[in-house]
Amino acid sequence: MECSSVIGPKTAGVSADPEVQAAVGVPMHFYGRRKGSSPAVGGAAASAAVPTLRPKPAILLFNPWATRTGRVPNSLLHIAAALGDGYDVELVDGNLEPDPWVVIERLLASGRFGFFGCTVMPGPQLRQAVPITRQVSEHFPLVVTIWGGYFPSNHPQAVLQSGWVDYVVQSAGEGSLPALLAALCAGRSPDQIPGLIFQRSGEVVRTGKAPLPNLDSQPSLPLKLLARRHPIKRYLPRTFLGRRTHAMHTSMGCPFMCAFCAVVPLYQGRWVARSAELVADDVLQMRDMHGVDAIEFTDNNFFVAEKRVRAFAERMRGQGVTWWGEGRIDTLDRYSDETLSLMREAGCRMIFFGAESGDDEVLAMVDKGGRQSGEQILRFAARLLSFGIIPEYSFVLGFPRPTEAEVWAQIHRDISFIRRLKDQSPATEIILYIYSPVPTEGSTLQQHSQAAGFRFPSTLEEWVSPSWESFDLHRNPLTPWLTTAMVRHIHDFETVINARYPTRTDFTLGEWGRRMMQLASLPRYWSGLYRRPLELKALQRLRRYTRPEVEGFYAEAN
Ligand code: B12
Ligand code: SF4
Repeated sequence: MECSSVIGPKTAGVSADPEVQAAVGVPMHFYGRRKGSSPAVGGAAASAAVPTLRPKPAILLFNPWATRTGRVPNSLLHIAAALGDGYDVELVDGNLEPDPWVVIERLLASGRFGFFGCTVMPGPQLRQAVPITRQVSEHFPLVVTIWGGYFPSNHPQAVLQSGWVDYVVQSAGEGSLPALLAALCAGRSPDQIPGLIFQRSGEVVRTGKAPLPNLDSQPSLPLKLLARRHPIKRYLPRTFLGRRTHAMHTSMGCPFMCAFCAVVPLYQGRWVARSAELVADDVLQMRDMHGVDAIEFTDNNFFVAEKRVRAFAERMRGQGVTWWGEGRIDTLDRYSDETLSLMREAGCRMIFFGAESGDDEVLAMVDKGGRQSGEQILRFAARLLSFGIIPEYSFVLGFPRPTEAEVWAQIHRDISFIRRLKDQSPATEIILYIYSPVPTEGSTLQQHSQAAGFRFPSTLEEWVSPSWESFDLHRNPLTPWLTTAMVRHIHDFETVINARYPTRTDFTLGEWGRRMMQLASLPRYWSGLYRRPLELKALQRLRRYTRPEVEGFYAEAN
């Protein structure tokens, strides 16, 4: 396939006439585009580029900053794998580039790229995604800008109204992106390509749900794209799991429909997985080629099928690789003792679970599948620990309730439950979040939130404001039913419990550091007086305590 993906000189402006566009090497007929003939703002792109007919459409993919240590940017690598050899792909990783715009500007100014693709999750990633895409749009107005990932999939209107994102790819992009690029290069309308959202004449066009890819036919991830700019080991940090930790994604979606979860609007209960055999092959290949000894499975729900997990564990026994993944308590509680024991033998060290709340009424409100209960949360922690696997439980505090008194009562109930759990199974890891609504349309939770006056921002400028960034991080939710005092109380309790039980995932915290923190926290933990634990905060700052709920578990660059 051919694509004239050269970004021509824009100082003169580009005619809307397709023949003229073709002559200067502009990708033809950008359906739904908003830029037309805006002049270039300056920079290297303003110098005359010689139009050439390129053999392959070229796309520059950008992973905005998300964490201090590099990790394999799977969202973009999966996309790049799907594009395959028919496309010219370059990847810039904001986690590793001190100033990604410098690199992006240089690459785009070469005139090689017709497309700019950016992955975006809510929170700090927006801090780079927003200004950089805006600059791409201003400096290189003929480059088509495409956003994908959880943020644009859940908030497409705010993204498109910015005027500088041309297309949102909703949910899995393996099918939609190659089809979009092919259509744009051929001058065809993308209306028939599922999984797209864009604007045409001020109207938002949605092309419907894209099918999920067959992960067994997915080609190997093109790690060479990473190696062009940085040694692969920089993407494989040291963590509590091992010396070189590789993040892998082996399934898409989730078969459940929890009312508060951002995965639901994207996948609507759909789930597909790569087979156990291929996953084990991928792991062993990474071990043999890059010295990987630990895997972080970032799947939304790695443990959906016991049969697949068992088959994977059988292959991993004795291979010297430890692993971590995310699952559901009710699902894993149905696993047999043999499977749990085999998992431990095969390297499973810790599993992350959304426990959410110990209160059965709240669990029912969040549609937690109807099978999880407070009693089960307690019992299962003990069961998993008996196999040598650490449960990492996340709790969500601050769900909407009809009155302020009931919100307070719920927060106190959840805190007591967490303390009970810690008394019973102290090795359980605890992660606390404050509830931030996700627009799972039609859910009771959404109705409660809206009735209480909660609204999302309608512009990207607002989304990047510090208060909404805090919202994304589940730190300060801006929800009308939570008072400042409630948010402070939750944070104060979190500081105290983190000091009383320092996370095992921070391997730099030696036994002495741990003891010191525990000792200092004892009076507050025993008395239940959590208010303003400044001394513990200072200690945590001194120890550079890493918050696993924001950046994943503590990692050190290799
Ligand atoms: C790894 C990860 C991180 C890493 C970041 C890695 C990085 N990018 O450098 C770390 C641990 C740092 C992180 C942090 C946070 N994360 Co995070 N993270 C994930 C996780 C576990 C995996 C993402 C991944 O690699 N997926 C693998 C790929 C293959 O799937 P994908 O991203 O969905 O990509 C597909 C499509 O979305 C689409 N696509 C994605 N990008 C693009 C781009 C283009 C151009 C196209 C065409 C298509 C496309 O195609 C891809 C292939 O099908 C997801 C959950 C999950 N299981 O996906 C959460 C998740 C995305 N994170 C989430 C959140 C909330 C956060 C935080 C805000 C933390 C918090 N307090 O909860 C922080 C803030 C991040 C920041 N600093 O900005 C939420 C988002 C929820 C929401 N409301 O939208 C998720 C969904 C977890 C959850 N279930 O709540 N995160
Ligand atoms: S089980 Fe987990 S990933 Fe699946 S819908 Fe519920 S919260 Fe989301």
